[in-house]
Amino acid sequence: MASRKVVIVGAGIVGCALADELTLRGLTNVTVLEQGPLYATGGSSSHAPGLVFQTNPSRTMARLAQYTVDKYVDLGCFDQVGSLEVATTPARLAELHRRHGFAQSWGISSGLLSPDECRALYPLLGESVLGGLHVPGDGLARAVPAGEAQALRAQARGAVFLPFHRVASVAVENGRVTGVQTSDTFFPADIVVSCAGFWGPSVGALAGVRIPLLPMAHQYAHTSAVGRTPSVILRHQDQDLYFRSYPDGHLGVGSYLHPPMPIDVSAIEDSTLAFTPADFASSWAAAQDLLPALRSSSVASGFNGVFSFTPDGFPLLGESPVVRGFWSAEAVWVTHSAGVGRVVAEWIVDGRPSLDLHECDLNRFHEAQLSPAYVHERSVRSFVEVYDILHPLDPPSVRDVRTSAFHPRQVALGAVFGEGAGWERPLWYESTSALCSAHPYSPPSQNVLTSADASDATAPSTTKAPPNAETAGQAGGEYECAEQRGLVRDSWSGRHWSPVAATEARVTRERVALYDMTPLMRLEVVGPVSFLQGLTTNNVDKPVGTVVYTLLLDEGGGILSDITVARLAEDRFQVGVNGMLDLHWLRRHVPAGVSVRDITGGTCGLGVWGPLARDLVAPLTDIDVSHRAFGYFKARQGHIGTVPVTMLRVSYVGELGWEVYASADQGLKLWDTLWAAGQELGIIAGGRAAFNSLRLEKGYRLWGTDMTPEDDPYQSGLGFAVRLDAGDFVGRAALSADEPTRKLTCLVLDDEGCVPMGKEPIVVSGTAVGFVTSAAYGHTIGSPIAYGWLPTSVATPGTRVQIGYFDRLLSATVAEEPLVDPKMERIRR
Ligand code: FAD
Ligand code: THG
Repeated sequence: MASRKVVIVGAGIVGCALADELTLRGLTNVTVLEQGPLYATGGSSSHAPGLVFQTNPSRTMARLAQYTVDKYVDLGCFDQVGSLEVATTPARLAELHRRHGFAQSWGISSGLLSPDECRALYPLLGESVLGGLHVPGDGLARAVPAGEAQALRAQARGAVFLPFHRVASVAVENGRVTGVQTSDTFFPADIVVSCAGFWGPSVGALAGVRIPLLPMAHQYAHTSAVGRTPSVILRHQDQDLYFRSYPDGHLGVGSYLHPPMPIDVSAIEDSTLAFTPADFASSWAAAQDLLPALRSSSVASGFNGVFSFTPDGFPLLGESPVVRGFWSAEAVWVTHSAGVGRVVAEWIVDGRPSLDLHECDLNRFHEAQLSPAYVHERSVRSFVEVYDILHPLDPPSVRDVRTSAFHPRQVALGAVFGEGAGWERPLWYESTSALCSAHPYSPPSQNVLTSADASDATAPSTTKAPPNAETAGQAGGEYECAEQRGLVRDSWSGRHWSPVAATEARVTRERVALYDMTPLMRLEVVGPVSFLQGLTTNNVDKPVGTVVYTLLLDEGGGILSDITVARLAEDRFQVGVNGMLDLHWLRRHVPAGVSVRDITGGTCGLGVWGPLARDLVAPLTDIDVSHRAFGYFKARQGHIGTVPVTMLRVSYVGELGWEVYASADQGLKLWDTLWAAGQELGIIAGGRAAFNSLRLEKGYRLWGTDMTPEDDPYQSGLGFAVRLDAGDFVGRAALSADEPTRKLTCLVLDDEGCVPMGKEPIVVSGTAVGFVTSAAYGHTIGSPIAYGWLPTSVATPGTRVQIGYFDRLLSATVAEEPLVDPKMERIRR
C-alpha cells in the first residue's frame, strides 16, 4: 500500500498540494513530472493573482476553500486581508444577504456592511455602492510560494519533482495504468494523477480518458499607480470584476465581463496570452465607475490568462472508470487547491474522501454531457455566469439533451420544464390551471427578492392575490381552489414555481396523477443476488416480485446512495438509483458472471399515484392489482392495454399507486391509454414542484441533498433500511451503535409567505447551529416544510428555531415526521 508508486503530472499548485498530502499520509513513492520549470511552471498557478473568497453555495467547495486558507496561513503563504463583495443593484444586495446565509451555514465568519462601512473599509469606492459582504478570513494566496512550500514538504518525505519532463504517453494494460513516458524515460506507476490544469484533456487523451473541461482566457490588468490602495480584496459581481492591491500602490483588475475566449489547448504552450485592450474597454469603464479614483489612472499592462471551465463549474476529481489507477484533480482554483490535494489524497490512500465530493466527481456526467459540443457550450456558459445571481432552478444553456417518451404530451399540456442530469423535467403543467376556472392567483413577478424593493425593509416582495380570491373556489372552478395558503410567495422562491403546483399536489392526494419518472436512473443487474446483497444494507434476498428500499454505503459507512431493488426473476433485478455515480460504483465492484446495464434511455417510467390509482389501472391491465395480490413494495410484470409493463408498487409521493415502466417506443401509447381512461376520474399530470412538496410531507429523503456520504443511515433517519442480521455488506463494520450527535430533522415553518430553497442557516439564539437541505410548501398540511441538519440536542419536536432567509429570520418548529400519513394508511390499502 505505502509502496504504491504514484506519478503526478503537473507541478502547479494542485500537483504540489497533492504531493504534500499524499506523502503526509505515508504514500511517499511520489514522482511529480512537470513539463516546465519549477515552481513558476508557466501554468495557471504561475499567473494567478491568488484571490480567495471562501463563500460558496456548495458546502463542499466552501470547506475545500476553508482548508486551503488554514493551510496557507500556516505555511506563511497567505495574506488574510479580508474580502469585500459589493452590491450596486438591489438584486445583488439581496444576493449578498443570501451569500451571508451560506457563510453562516458553512461556518465562515462574515458580516453585512452599509455603504458607509464599505467605503470605510475600501475608501476608493464611490457612491454607487448599496452595501457589501465582508469576510475577514478571506485574502490572497501567494500561489507559487504556496506550491513550492508544499513541494518542499513532500520532497522532505521522499517525493521527487522533475522539471522539464513532459509526459508524452500513458501506458495502460488490461484497463490499468502502468506508467508514463517522457521523451526519454519511462516512469512505472500504479497510480497516475493528472494535475495538468487546463491541459487536462490532452493528458487524459493519452490514456483514453475524457476530461470535460474547456480552457478559456480571462483578462487581468494592472493599473498605473493609484496611491494608497486598500489591502482588502474586492469583488464587483454586478460588472464581473475583481480587484486586488499591490504593495507599490497599484491595483490588479480581473474581468469576466469580456466575451468568452475559448482556447485551443493544442495551440498554446503557456497560460498567458497577449492582452487584447479592446476587450477590456467596458471592464475599465465599469472599474472607474465603481472606483472613481481610477479615472486619473490608466491600464499599465495586462494579459489574457488561461484556466479551466467545466460544464457545471465544479472541479473534476477522482479515478477514471475506464482506466483504473488514472486519476484527475483538475479544474481546481487556487482557492480550493489545498483542500483538493487533501481530499484526493484521502481518496487514494484511505479509499474514500472525508468530504462529500459527488458534485466534483469526474464520473458525474452522462454520456451526452461528455460530448464536445455540450462541454464547449456549457463551459462557455460557466464563464459567462461565473458571478451571476443563479437560482437553484435556473435551467442550463443546453436544452433538450434528453427528453422522455412522454415529451410531446407534456409539451401539449403546457409543461414548464426544468433540467436534471440532462433530462427535461416538467416543473408543473400550465394546463392544470384549467381545473380552477377562476384561478385565484397571478404568476410571481420576475424581480428577485430585495430589501430595497419591498416597502418594509425586512419583508420580501410577494405576489398579491386578487381581491376576489376568497370566493374563487365557488366561482365555477371545476376543482375547488379556495385554498389560499401556500399560494403567495416571495419572488425568489416564486421563481420557477407556479401556484398550479398546489393544485397538482392536491389532486394527487385526492384523485390520481401521472408523474414522469423516466429520469430516475434504472439499472438492470443480472446475476446471483449475493452481488447486491453484499453491497447494500437491507435484505434484498427476497422472493421474486419483491421491491426493497436499501442503501449503498462506502467503507466508512457513509451513504453513497439510496436505491430500490426490484427482484424480477431469481437472478434479474431492476435497480432504481440516483445517478451515474451509482452505476460506476456497482460496476467497480461487479464480479465475473454479473452484468450491470443502464436501461434508462431505452425505457420510460410513469408514477401513477393517488387514491384513485387502482380504479384507473385495474380495468386496463391483466395484472391483479388488488392489495391482496399486489401489495406494497411488490413488483409485477404484465400489460397496460397493449403495452408490456413492469409495475412497482412504490410511491415517492406517498400515495396509493405504482411506478410503471415500459419500453421507450411504447411510452406514448402507455401515456395515452392511462390518460384516456383517467378522464372520468379527473386525472392530471404532475410536475417536480408538486412532487417535491409531496415527498417532503412524506419525509422521503433526496440523496445528495438531504444526505450524502458524510452521513450515516442512523443520523439520516434511514436506520430502518439497515439489516445488520442480513449478512455482511460494504460499510457495515464502520456503522456506529452510538447515539448520533446530529440528525436530519423535519421543521415546519410559520407561514410567512417564504419558502427556503435549501442551504439556509438554521439559527438558535442568534447562532447558526445547522443548515437546511430541502424545503417546499406542504400543500396538504398548509405550511412550508424544511429538512435540515441539527445537533441532536436541538432536534426535539417542539423546539423553536429560525431559518436565515435573505435579510429575514423565518420562524420554524421541529416536528415529528412524517407530516402526512405516518401510519401508512394511504399507501397500504
Ligand atoms: P496549473 O497551475 O496550470 O498547473 C498544471 C501544470 O501541469 C502546469 O505546470 C503544466 O506545465 C503541467 N503540465 C501540463 N501538461 C503536462 C504534461 N503533459 N507533462 C508534464 N506537465 C504537464 N484562482 C483563484 O483561486 N483565485 C484567483 O484570483 C485566480 N485568478 C486567476 C487569474 C488568472 C489570470 C488565471 C489565468 C487564473 C486564475 N485563477 C484563480 C485560477 C487558478 O490560477 C487555476 O485554477 C489554478 O492555478 C490551477 O492550478 P493547477 O495546478 O491545476 O494548474
Ligand atoms: N423509485 C424507485 N427507485 C428509486 C427512487 C424511486 N431509487 C432512488 C430513489 N428514488 C430512492 N429514494 C426513495 C425514497 C423513499 C422510498 C423509495 C425510494 C420509499 N420509502 C418507503 C418509506 O420510507 O416509508 C418504504 C420503505 C420500505 O418499505 O422499506 O418508498 O422513487 N423505483
